[in-house]
Amino acid sequence: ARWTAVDRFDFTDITYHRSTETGAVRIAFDRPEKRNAFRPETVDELATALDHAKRQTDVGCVLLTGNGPSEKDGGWAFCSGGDQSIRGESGYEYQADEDSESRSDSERSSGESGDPRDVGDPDAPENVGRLHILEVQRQIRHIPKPVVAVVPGWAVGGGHSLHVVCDLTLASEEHAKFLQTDPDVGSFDGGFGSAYLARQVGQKKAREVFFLGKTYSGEEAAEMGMVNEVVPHEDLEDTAIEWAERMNEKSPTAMRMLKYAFNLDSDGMVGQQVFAGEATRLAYMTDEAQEGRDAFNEGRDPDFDDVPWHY
Ligand code: 2NE
Repeated sequence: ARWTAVDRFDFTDITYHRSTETGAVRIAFDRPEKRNAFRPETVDELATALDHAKRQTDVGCVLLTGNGPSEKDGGWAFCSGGDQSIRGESGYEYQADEDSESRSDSERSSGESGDPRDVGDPDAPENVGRLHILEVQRQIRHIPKPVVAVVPGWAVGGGHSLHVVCDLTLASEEHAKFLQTDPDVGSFDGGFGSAYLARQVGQKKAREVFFLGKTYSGEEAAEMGMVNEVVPHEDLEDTAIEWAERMNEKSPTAMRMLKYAFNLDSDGMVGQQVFAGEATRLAYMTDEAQEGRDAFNEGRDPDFDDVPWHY
């Protein structure tokens, strides 16, 4: 009864729940037999759920996790990165394409085929490999509330990068394992997955993670500075909820400004833009900005005479 499924979406690769009591949502990879590897369909669903969570004004925290264990072998995973079995020549390909290749363009663009690229548009996109998990990384980075990676098992490759980009990481003592396999499969997250990791654990350690490809326990990852806390597996979800409750008690504006302040020095001009957007929102709430708006709408000069030049 703790979580209620958000049933407005027809997700196959993730589960999406919310808790009105704690003001948190739980988004979970749901491909445990593949160690929760993501395919383009998974990434689309993740993007949809994150966008929905962003817009919920009573939600102050997103928990990102992986369902498990695998029915096949009992293994736990947060996420093992891109699904290598559907990786094409230029990225990860929609599996629906296998069925749709034989269909004509008009069939494919009708929007009724089940192919996720079919949007009822005669210019429906071609079957090109996708790497849009990187767009999801930016969503996590810019969603105006903390995102917690709740790691019950393997965090590997692009799954490792996802935990790196989350605001906080909570790991299972018994099952969490952190591993970078990118260079084993000819891939490289040269963005947040590596450069931002280096800000968390230092250059030498970040290079070790990628160049040596060692597996780290939750404790080792915490020691390095890329995991906040390690708890017994059975306490993982309860602790995540406690964290969400704690954060939800705080001032939403302060939390949002702090998240963007922490992001700012590694987000360049985009970070400045995001932070400045929030400053603009705060300014809009003042009498001063509302006088500017009203004066324009009433066709008169604005009167800022009573506004002090704060110092
Ligand atoms: C995750 C890891 C270390 C787990 O090892 P283990 O021994 O616990 O399990 P096992 O037997 O390897 O995996 C269980 C099943 O899951 C599948 C496996 O093929 C296996 O399937 P079955 O034999 O039971 O049929 N599986 C696991 N990970 C998968 C994956 N990523 N894609 C497809 N199937 C997967 C071990 O499995 C592992 O090393 N996995 C590969 C990790 C990896 O290399 N990920 C891609 C990195 S590149 C990336 O993610 C990326 C990026 O860097 C930038 C942009 C986009 C993507």
